[in-house]
Amino acid sequence: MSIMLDNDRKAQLAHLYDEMRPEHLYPLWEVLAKLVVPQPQSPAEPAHWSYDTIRRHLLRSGDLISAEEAERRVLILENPGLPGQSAITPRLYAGLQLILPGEIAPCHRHSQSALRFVMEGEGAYTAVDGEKAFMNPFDLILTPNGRWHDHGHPGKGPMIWLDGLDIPLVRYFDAGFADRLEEPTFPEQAAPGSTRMRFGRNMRPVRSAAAATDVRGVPLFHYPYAEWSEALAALAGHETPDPWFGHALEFLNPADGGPVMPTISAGVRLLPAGFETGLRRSTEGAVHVVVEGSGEVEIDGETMALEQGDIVVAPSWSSTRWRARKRLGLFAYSDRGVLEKLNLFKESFE
Ligand code: GTQ
Repeated sequence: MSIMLDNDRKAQLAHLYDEMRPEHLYPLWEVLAKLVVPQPQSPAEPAHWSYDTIRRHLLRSGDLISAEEAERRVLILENPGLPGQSAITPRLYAGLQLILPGEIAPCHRHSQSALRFVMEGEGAYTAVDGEKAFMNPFDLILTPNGRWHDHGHPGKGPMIWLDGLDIPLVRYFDAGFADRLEEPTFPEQAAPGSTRMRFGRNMRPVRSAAAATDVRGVPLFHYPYAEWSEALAALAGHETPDPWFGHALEFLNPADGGPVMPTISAGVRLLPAGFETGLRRSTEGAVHVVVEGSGEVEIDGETMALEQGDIVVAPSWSSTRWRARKRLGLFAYSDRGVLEKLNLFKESFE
């Protein structure tokens, strides 16, 4: 409290607080400045993880525990400012998942929504309600909330992907439900790629049974690298780069033109070699993955070197600038769509 009070009134107020506390009553005037801040003061910190370091620990965990024993064999990327919360921002979760040849990650469903961004390997699949999506490096795969999903790996070599979930947001809303299927895998319902044929071509089915399936507004769940990288390269060949984003595209939900899922937005960017962006802040908390190239990112004045596979978190209202040494390709996911729905999205450019 910044107003000046004489000692007598201070003592009487302190006495009042003591009497009120057992009744669970508290004076707003002692905490108002902390509750209603002039600009966001995220408890999350900017942070960087080197892919080599994560990979080494993840492969070691693969020697010690199977995917089935772990249910999901994942190393959580925990924000240093949010210890013990399994959160990379106050609203988002990030983890790196490993699946080895012959393993399965058993089928379950939950009210959290997830995206998978493939870091390395091939031959593994994610099945959503019994339809497999075979995963290749830098593919984006969704397991929207409420949908049964399991993972398997009939191929060769380790398969590693980034899990991006809205776990902290769902926890905040006290809206978490989860259950496991009795069987380890969901019975096959559709040929791999069949949803992509119906919804992944800027079209949607008309008056067929396919249009009526219960997908809770999020039909498409596979955005292959082969397609998005082609779109981004074409864009880069035809436009001058935006001063803050370079060449950038957002992944869309074909059913409504909005973000890929109600709680998670995702997109990709390409910065030409030697390109440096302006400084940008926004209320979205974003997790970035280096898909190709090298360079550095400056977040709130701290500079972090970037190599392929590295992961960086930029919390709400942090001031971010990118520099590409070699042509820099980035994937990012954030809570932007949620903030926009709540009229809380704001950004500023310098
Ligand atoms: O694959 O369902 O990294 O439920 C964390 C929680 C992955 C998953 C995670 C999960 C999952």
